[in-house]
Amino acid sequence: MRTCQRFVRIGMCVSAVFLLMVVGCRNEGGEKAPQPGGAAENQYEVKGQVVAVDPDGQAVTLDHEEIPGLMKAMEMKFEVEGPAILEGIQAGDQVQGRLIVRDSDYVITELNKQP
Ligand SMILES: [Cu+2]
Repeated sequence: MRTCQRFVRIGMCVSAVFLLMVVGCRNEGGEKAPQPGGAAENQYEVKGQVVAVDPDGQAVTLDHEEIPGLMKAMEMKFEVEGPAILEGIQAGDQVQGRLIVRDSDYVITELNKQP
């Protein structure tokens, strides 16, 4: 009888540990998701001219000016955070926007046409 109770207790402990682990993982994920301007990413202002807009709305090629602290002026392709960012933007437009560097990925999060 005693052995039996012990087993039940161990079972409950193991369940509790599993629950804690699951909850712990969820919390971690939840904290990581909303991190605009979080520690792992840097934001830069980017200015330049649109060379090409990807047909699927996932990327844009810019002939950008120097981005202080990041890179010299050059022509390069950037990923964008979502297709909505490129709405109304086309090749030849002068644009200004925001670029975030997440680990080693460059992602445009904002892009506005300049007059
Ligand atoms: Cu560049």
